[in-house]
Amino acid sequence: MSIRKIFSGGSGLDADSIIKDARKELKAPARRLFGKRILTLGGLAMLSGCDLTSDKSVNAMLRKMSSFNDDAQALLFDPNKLAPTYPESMITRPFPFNAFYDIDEVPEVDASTYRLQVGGLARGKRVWTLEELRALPQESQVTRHICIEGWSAIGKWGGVRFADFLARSGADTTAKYVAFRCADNYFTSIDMPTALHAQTLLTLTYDGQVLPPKYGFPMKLRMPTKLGYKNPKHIIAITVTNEYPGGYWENQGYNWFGGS
Ligand SMILES: Nc1nc2c(c(=O)[nH]1)N[C@H]1C(S)=C(S)[C@@H](COP(=O)(O)O)O[C@H]1N2
Ligand SMILES: [Mo]
Repeated sequence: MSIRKIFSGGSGLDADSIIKDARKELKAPARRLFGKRILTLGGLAMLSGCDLTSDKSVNAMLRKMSSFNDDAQALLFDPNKLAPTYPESMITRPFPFNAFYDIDEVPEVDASTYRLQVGGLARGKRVWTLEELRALPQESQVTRHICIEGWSAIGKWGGVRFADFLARSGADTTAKYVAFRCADNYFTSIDMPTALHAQTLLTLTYDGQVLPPKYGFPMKLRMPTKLGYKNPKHIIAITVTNEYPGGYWENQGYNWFGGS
């Protein structure tokens, strides 16, 4: 997205395109919440102490807006509201692959030696094998995955309700964040209300088959309430924490809450 272009800098400053991006970044619900008046370049600049004369100053302003947007999205998130589900006939075939690398670099995770580590604020079971995860109660969903790069697709994922998994891991569900580390060094993190949402699944299957490597073997955390980049594939470690963990794209300017 274009915010990334601004962050990578180089092209000089163009106030019009910056404010256009800023408007896009501040999603509709937040706009409704706070009114349209603050959405002037001068107003935003004043709020953030940005003098609009340097990349550094503009970047700082956009970062502040993004964290303001996180707070607004967190406030507006309804933990009981379900994302739309679809009939199986609407599944997108073939379902797209996406990662920060090409498909021929998808990591190969060995099922027999695989262990899922649970760390941080958790007092229960801290190491899971794939067999143990497969033995837990499973459910499935047909939902829409929305990627910030401008595509969306409907898919069917099956797995363990994440709230159930967290309970069995003795996680402190009063903590703020759940962080994920992946076999390809990707990382991301989510807010606890989303972690506990009924449609947040630790998925082990795609379209009724063992999750293939390209879609995240051995598991992908699937959240129809969040954008694609918040849905980690190939998870190897989960940490429950009160310290802001960030994420691979989030640290490069993508909005942290990432609601869809
Ligand atoms: N481990 C890992 N998870 C990831 C990514 C990644 O690069 N590595 N990319 C994210 C992005 S941006 C998207 S859109 C989805 C793509 O998932 P898919 O390949 O199953 O369509 O995975 C997300 N999770
Ligand atoms: Mo994405």
